[in-house]
Amino acid sequence: MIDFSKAEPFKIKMVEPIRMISREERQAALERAGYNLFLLRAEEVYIDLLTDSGTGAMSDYQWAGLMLGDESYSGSKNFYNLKNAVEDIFGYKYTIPTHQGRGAEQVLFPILTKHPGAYALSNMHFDTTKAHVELAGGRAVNFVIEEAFDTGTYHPFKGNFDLEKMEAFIQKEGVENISFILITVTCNSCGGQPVSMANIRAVSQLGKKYGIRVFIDAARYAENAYFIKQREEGYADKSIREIVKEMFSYADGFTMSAKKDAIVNIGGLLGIKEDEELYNLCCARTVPMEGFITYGGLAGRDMEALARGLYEGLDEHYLRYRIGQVEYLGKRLLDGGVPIQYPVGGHAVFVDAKKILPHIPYYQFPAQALANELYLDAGVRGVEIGSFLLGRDPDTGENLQSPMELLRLTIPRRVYTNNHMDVVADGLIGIMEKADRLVGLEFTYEPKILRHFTARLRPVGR
Ligand code: PLI
Repeated sequence: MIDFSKAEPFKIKMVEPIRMISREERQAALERAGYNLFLLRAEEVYIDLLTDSGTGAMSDYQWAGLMLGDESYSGSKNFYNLKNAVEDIFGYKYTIPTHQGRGAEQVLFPILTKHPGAYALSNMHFDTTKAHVELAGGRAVNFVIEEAFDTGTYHPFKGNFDLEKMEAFIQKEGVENISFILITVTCNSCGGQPVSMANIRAVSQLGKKYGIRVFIDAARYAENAYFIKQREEGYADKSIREIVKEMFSYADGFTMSAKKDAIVNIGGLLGIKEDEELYNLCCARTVPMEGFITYGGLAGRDMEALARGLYEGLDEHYLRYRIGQVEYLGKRLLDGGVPIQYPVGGHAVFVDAKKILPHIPYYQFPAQALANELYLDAGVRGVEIGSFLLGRDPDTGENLQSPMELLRLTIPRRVYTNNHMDVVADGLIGIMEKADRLVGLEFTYEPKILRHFTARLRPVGR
């Protein structure tokens, strides 16, 4: 029997050369970058797994769409193609393009935030999403299930909300202090973990019961739909399109970074199901923040690529290959004795650095130490999702301790082959043997907010 299931459903028409620089050059680059991989030049990286955001390879059909850009200031035909795609796929009446996901957040969140200090509830807010809740004067609280923090144990939907905990919080704080609920699919920060349809439905019912609006952070909605099809009873025979329709039927609107599952290099969306008043309020903020309501910070050609990418990201053959590649890397690591968030999520393998480097305390950032070593050994750039990213308690100034210290190996869409994944796996498996000799990091420069992007570090004791 020939197994076609995980083979690439595309062939490669254009290539971008990549090059491995020497270990000495990598060491010098790392020192120059202050041991912060965000500050490397991309050319100094061999395999770049920093993010899956805007790093995917567009198809020939999307590139062809770029040539059909209608760059009219208002009413571009590409906007209408995009709006039709949103209506068709999600069943939503209103579409506002934005420059990327956070553009949609900065338009929507100040409208939803009831008063300074009011809460936004999520399974887990992404870091810039939390920042936008706070910039709007609100407070972001997470309610992901406890199983999400236990990397070694299987749970099919580690992105689910702990509904009891969230309901108890709503009752304790009072509905007047809750601005909205945001369902992040997949749940990026705990490992690209999916949320089940039953959980999405129950969150929606909870929202209705208390009169709280429910939104979806839809960056990786197609990957979430694929997991529902694979893992949730009653969905095996439904199409991805049917599953997506049902998921979005439970929400009032969505914000989307289109740089992920819609496979474009730039772009975002704000979708509103039917609430005309909310749409009008959003339009009023879009014009000064993003641009006129039919372009929202995007060129006409970018909207065309996005309209086309939305459909490509939903293709089941593509999704099977996509998740299959993440599973391939996950299996190679597990077989090699590397602890990871299990099962793997949709867009990345998350390596459990706390288990590999138990001798490095959280305030010396074990996952960052692991990321740096992987760069030195294999030229691979991953990203820390742990205490380095989390920052400090604004009141006490103490370093906060993240429940997990993860190294995210984020796989761009349609970009790397499994030979590249083998380099990544071999690099990490090699580090396991010398893990006890790795040292933690300390700051030489620490910015006050979103420090992980620009901080500078040095190995402790050097
Ligand atoms: O980077 P933006 O502004 O297009 O999207 C922000 C954003 C919102 N929600 C979620 C779940 C994200 O993952 C997200 C961005 N993620 C990035 C950049 C990442 O590397 O995961």
